[in-house]
Amino acid sequence: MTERTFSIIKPDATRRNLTGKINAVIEDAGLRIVAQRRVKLTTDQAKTFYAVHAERPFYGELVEQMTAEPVVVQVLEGENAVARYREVMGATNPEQAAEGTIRKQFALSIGENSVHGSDSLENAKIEIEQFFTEDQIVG
Ligand code: DAT
Ligand code: MG
Repeated sequence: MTERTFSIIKPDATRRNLTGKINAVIEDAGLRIVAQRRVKLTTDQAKTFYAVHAERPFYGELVEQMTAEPVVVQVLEGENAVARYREVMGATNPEQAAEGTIRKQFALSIGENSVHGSDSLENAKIEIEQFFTEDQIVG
């Protein structure tokens, strides 16, 4: 089934000028970038986005990292896009990420792990709506 998922190229990656290289991995995996924008997240935006982790010990650091520098927010479209992109990203901890994945290639640590991808179709919809209107997504 053709799906849409939400992606963020995180500050650790934009800082190192890796947007193009990460987009190449995404496109080579058969996912289409159907919306994309560079944005500097506000603290409120980052807190809302990661609200599910609010009680975790790393939450403060996570919000700080996500707002430190610009990110690239994206909508990706393709066959089983949610699961496919999770595969392409690799495990949260880059030490456990499979060869060829974005996190294996580019992540610095479990916290600075270069990309975000939605973990379910339901969350993909919620996350996409936080950053894009339907007319900004061109499939
Ligand atoms: P994912 O980004 O793979 O969906 P997650 O939703 O569990 O992982 O966590 C969200 C982000 O929070 C993750 O990309 C980086 C940060 N994070 C998760 N676990 C962490 C930890 N143990 N220490 C530091 N940062 C962590
Ligand atoms: Mg997650």
